[in-house]
Amino acid sequence: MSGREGVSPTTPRDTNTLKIKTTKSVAAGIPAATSSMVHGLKKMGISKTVKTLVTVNQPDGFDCPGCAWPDPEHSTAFEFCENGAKAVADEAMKAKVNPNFFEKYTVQELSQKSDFWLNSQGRISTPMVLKPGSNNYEEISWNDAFNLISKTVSDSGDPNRSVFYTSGRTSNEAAFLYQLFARTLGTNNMPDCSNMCHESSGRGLGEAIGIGKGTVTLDDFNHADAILVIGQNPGTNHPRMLTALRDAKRNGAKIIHVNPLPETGLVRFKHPQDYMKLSFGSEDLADMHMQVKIGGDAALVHGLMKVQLELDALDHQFIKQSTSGFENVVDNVNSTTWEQIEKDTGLNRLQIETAGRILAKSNASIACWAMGLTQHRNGVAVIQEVTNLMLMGGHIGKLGAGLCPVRGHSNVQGDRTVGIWERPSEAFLQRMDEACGITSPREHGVDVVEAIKQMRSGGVDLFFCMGGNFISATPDTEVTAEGLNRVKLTVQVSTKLNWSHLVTGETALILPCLGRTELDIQPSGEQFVTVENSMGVVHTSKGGLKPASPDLRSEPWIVSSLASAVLDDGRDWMALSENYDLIRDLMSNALAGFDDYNERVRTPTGFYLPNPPRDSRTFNTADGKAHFITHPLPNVKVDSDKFVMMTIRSHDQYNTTIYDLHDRYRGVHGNRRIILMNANDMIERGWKSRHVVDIVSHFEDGERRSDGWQLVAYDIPRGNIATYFPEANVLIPLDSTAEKSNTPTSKWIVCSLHEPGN
Ligand SMILES: Nc1nc2c(c(=O)[nH]1)N[C@H]1C(S)=C(S)[C@@H](COP(=O)(O)OP(=O)(O)OC[C@H]3O[C@@H](n4cnc5c(=O)[nH]c(N)nc54)[C@H](O)[C@@H]3O)O[C@H]1N2
Ligand SMILES: Nc1nc2c(c(=O)[nH]1)N[C@H]1C(S)=C(S)[C@@H](COP(=O)(O)OP(=O)(O)OC[C@H]3O[C@@H](n4cnc5c(=O)[nH]c(N)nc54)[C@H](O)[C@@H]3O)O[C@H]1N2
Ligand SMILES: [Mo]
Repeated sequence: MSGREGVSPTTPRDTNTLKIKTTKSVAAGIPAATSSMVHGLKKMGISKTVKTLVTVNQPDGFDCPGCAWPDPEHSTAFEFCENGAKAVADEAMKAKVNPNFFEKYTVQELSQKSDFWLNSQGRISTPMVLKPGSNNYEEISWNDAFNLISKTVSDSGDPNRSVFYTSGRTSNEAAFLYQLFARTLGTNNMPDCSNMCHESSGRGLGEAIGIGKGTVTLDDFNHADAILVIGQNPGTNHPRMLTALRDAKRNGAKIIHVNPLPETGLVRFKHPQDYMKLSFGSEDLADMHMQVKIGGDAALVHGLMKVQLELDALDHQFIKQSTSGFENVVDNVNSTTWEQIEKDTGLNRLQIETAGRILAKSNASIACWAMGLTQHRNGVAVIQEVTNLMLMGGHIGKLGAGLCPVRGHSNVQGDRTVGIWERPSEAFLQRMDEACGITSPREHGVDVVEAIKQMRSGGVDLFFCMGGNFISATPDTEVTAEGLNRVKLTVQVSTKLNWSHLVTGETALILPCLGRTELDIQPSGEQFVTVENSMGVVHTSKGGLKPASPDLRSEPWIVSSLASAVLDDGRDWMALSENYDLIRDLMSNALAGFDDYNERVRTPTGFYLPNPPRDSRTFNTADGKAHFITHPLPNVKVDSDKFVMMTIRSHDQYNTTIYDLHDRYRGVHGNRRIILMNANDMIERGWKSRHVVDIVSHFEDGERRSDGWQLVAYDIPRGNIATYFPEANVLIPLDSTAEKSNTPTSKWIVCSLHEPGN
């Protein structure tokens, strides 16, 4: 199978003029509040804008699809942020993509449009099929769509030739049914976006503290003395976190920001909701910005630990009673020289000692991180070093202290809790089997990178995606496209048009679903779903808007219909989707910590899932102790003619969804094919901003090239460059993944820059 001729996933499609303005020093404030309203009004109209913005994150409203940051007790009248408002407006937009649209445009024509254009066409309104050899999608009934899937699975014979992907917006109910379906069918092939996201956090924390999740609550931020924010850009990606940081700061916390870029939100912050109260002042957030070189965090943390050891800022009793492996950390840290730390981090000793002293003085510290740590070859290792730093001071399982991996997609953590995992534990499967009367397969399934490899070898007949945009989110775009093209049937359950509808298998289906903001009515009445936020709180989410089209179906209904069509297992799958309480009853029995689920989740603020390190300083590891696990520092040296590239998010995107072409805080407008680069590196080469170059990435399996990128002079360490995801994904080698978590190293790609054509 070679895919449809004329559809190339790597054609540059964004040719607007680049405008460069000064970077912003203050995040949020009036521009954020107006930007929320403008996006809302443009896409939804006035009445829908008001209705959605007042119901987001309210106890009886829907959970914001923007990110997984928790809500302060679901209470303030306007608990939204600029980017949450954009996510909501984007879902609730009035424009529609209907069968006429697909008659008008071939997939080849659509593939010449930009991501921004595709997304702005509106909500997909009807199930569509792209038949073998055809270049246009045609309408198909829901029934025929499920029959097509069922036939593909039965012709295939081997359940492991089917792969079921999940993006992290899927509700607990839909995700639970989905994994029950896959395991009843006989496969653990359940890759998810987490494999590209916080997998390194899950693996690192699981080994160290016996649970693959964070250990803080929102209230802990009010009681912390010091907060580290490492490899994270909350001003854009978790704007509501800035409120928690502001409150922490007002309560006396010191905030240390570790990032190659001086990200705006952490410099100064003006609360958008204060603006509503006519209060216009802005506040400093970070006390220190440590401009670490890309990949220098492990060395930095070694430096910070050196200071703790020197000042004896250690919780000796905790270390003795509740941990193991401390001596290994001491030996390892002592063997790291300051000279090496300064070289790897690009920081000087004095700066690191200053930060180290802030931590040493603190009685309660929190460490927050996101993709700047996880998407590195040593992602698991560096998270374990951060854990070591927190453990040595006893900063876990006490008020104001703990570990805080800040999750991305709004229910990515919940999906994993309810069983979306290619490598489930035996305890999880045993309980699932007993409660649901199935025999789950024990063989591990494939993760994202392994799924791409299996597709490329011709080993996948059905690739079913519950949300997401696989071709754009994954690395090595051309290689992944080759894999997708070899699949017999690719299925996308989607709300909006994206590239995964254009780069497909021999046959392709688009199944349009309800979004978070929409009413979900089933035969037993109006339904709600449940989600888990970044801090382990499970709560309800209920949309209130009229669905974008009468042909949309809920994700639980789609899974039930899929299971009914494919399986002959005696379960009344459709009954489950008629009343989601029945799904939750099943979850109560099948999942640890979900007892009396229906009752407990109905309390207005939801409930906390058990978290032994947080709740009682208990560690569910083999020896019942928290583990200090230390690692050799990674080799961060690259040849002098090469750069280290990180791929990051702009202010106007949600992952692969491009809302607009502005990266307001960084002052980059109109074009996304840009490279942020240190001015001295540019001068050395005789280049200026807007100069156009080609990027070549270098890996053990060879080179990858992408043409036509414009330079933007920026405050970034020398030798480091930054580009936007997903445009730069073509340069990320499929085999360049983190040890143990297999997460693509989207923040560490060794590149060289060349005059066009050279
Ligand atoms: N508006 C909006 N919100 C989102 C998303 C979105 O796309 N748009 N995506 C959601 C998802 S799925 C996720 S996972 C999160 C992502 O949230 P983030 O992790 O904040 O997103 P990234 O843009 O990938 O940025 C990573 C940050 O790490 C820094 N960084 C890169 N390499 C290094 C390094 O080696 N060391 C250090 N210390 N820092 C480094 C970058 O400069 C950048 O500031 O946001 C979620 N929320
Ligand atoms: N180079 C590089 N690559 C990266 C990253 C990076 O930082 N750099 N980040 C990685 C990370 S952290 C992540 S999480 C992944 C994201 O990977 P994905 O989760 O696969 O991608 P998204 O862009 O979030 O998916 C967007 C699509 O989801 C669909 N959608 C939206 N809402 C719903 C809904 O309610 N239901 C359903 N069924 N569909 C819906 C819409 O059709 C939309 O087009 O990308 C990863 N890829
Ligand atoms: Mo993510």
